[in-house]
Amino acid sequence: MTDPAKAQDGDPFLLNYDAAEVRIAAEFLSNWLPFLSRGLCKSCTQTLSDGIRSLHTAPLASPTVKKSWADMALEDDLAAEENEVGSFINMNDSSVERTSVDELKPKVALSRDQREYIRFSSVQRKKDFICLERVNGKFVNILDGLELHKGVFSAAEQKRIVSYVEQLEEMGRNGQLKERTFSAPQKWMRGKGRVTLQFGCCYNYAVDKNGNPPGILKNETVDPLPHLFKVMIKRLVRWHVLPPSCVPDSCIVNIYEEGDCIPPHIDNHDFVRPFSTVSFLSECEILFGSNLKIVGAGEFAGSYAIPLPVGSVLVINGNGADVAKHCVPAVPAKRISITFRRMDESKRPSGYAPEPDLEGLQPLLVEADRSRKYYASRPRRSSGKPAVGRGDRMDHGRRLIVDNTDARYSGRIRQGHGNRRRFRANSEN
Ligand SMILES: O=C(O)CCC(=O)C(=O)O
Repeated sequence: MTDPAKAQDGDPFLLNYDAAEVRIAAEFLSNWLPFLSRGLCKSCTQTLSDGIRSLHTAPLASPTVKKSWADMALEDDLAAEENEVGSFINMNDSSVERTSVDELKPKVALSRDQREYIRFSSVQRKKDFICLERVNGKFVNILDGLELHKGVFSAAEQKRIVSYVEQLEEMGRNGQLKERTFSAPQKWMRGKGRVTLQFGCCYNYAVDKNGNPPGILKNETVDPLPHLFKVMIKRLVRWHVLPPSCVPDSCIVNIYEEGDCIPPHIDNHDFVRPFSTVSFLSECEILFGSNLKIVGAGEFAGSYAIPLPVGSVLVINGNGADVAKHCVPAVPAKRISITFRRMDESKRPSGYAPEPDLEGLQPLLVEADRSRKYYASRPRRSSGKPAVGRGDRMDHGRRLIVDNTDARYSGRIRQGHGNRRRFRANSEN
């Protein structure tokens, strides 16, 4: 299979593809490696994995395409006015010797919309979490309302978001943000001391030393949502992760060092449902249960753990938000999460101004919606039956649409042993 050094030297196979395509392939194949290597022996898996890894280090051949698909996807959001089509195979470039494979290759020019649809369709969504617990004498699914959306932010996007969060943290440490935006508590014991950044509003988990009750602090101001976070919010609504009726207007960034945790809680009702949390840097588990127990510093016992892969979004709603508590036990490695929430309008801090660019957001139309609209707008025939037509007749070339909103995936979702398990994230334990 592919020798990493060969890719660096210009593997003849790779010469058929430009830099952007190689990066797309690398990102795509890396994400699918667990599936592709299923049933393979260790050595074949290793060879496959080495081959894919070599693509990440392949040189950027095309001077015209400097950014990966993923980079451009975020950039597309950041600079919506950009009309350039990024991924273009120039068949007429005589500077590259063509092979027979190359001759067979069709001209491909993916529009911005098509690239977005491909990425949108590959988001993996799980919405059927089940954990029955007896609450007030009745068995209920305490996880009803939870949704895990995997692959919402690509590796390149995660990198940009993390580096932006690091800049914000630095600004917070240097006193360049509003006082209540940044908080870095003293690490007085293991599991305590998460760094947080709050935008849009700040709130208390519990009564504070000034006697303020838990919830949004009416008279404290923090910095507004940074631009990049608004870009993320737009993605969440557009890609059917959050409903347009509940566009977040605030967020908390949690920066966990190894051993930091967030104790069991139910999010304050000053925030409406659903809310969502996006994960970066390392995977950890979030624990749900109607009765989570503290068993040590950063150590909790509960019913159900959901692994949160990087780039994923967990949407918390229904019983998952209001019957079950949740917590993140001491994390095994540095992790960043951004929890987006919408404030109850009556609880907004004084002087809060809504973000105009977060108004009127709409989800991406999927094929089914297009067909519905098409049929709805067509005059009926005398038979009373709707006119027969294929959705793609009216899609003006946008046929790459697949609605897999309910696609299942086999995640590493684990139910606790005997419906109750203890989570440790410390080698000392
Ligand atoms: O870090 C997470 O994913 C969860 C954060 C959370 O529960 C919170 O900020 O209230």
